Amino acid sequence: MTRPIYTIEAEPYAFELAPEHCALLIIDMQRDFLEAGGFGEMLGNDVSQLRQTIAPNRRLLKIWRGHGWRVIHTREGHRSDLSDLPESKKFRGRGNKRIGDPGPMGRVLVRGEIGHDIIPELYPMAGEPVIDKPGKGAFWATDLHGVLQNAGLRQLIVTGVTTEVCVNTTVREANDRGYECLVPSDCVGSYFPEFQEAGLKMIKAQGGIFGWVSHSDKILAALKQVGRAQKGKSKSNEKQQQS
Ligand code: TIU
Repeated sequence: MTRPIYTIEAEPYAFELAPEHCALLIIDMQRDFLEAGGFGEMLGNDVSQLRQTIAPNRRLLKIWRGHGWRVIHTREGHRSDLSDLPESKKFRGRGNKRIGDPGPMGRVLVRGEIGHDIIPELYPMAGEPVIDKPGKGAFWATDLHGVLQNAGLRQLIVTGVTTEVCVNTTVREANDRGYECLVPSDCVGSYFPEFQEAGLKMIKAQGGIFGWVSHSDKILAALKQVGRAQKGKSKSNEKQQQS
């Protein structure tokens, strides 16, 4: 039996989803970016901007998990001894608070601390890989490429935060490694509306130079349509067998 290919309305043109070869890759939905007192706020950002991505991510994640398809999470952060933190990153921004300093959710952007962990609303389930990354891109200094290759994956639905930083960097890295990336616009967020818009435009411009942009409504609509078509088919098969 050939597995269904779901055609998802997207820009610059339809994305042909082969779910057995596709992972939902959720980037850095961590307390440090989405809750007060973490790294995002330390950089001077209003974290409430990102929280509107939680509900659409939850809905997509629930349906994706319901199908039994692969989910991979990432977290940006550093070893507790900060040996993987370049000085350039540590001192960037010239703020008086830095990565590794204590905050209301533990040491900022340090692995094992409360703020570094994924928000409870999107918490990984047992068996879902969590990729800890020291940089903005999820491929740099991680084993993500190996994890994807071992599972025979070649497509990614990339969601999470922030659109122009870790999502964009990861999509670019993935594209150069031969993966097809679809980004649902409502499932990615930026602290800056203008960067949200530009970040998405950059992905889909020039014939989809880095990938495709769509919306979670469109992904879910495509999944439902195939579901209906398949149910219709099995009903007509039943009728044929009865007659
Ligand atoms: N500052 C900002 O927009 N983002 C980051 O520092 N990391 C991620 O995007 N995850």
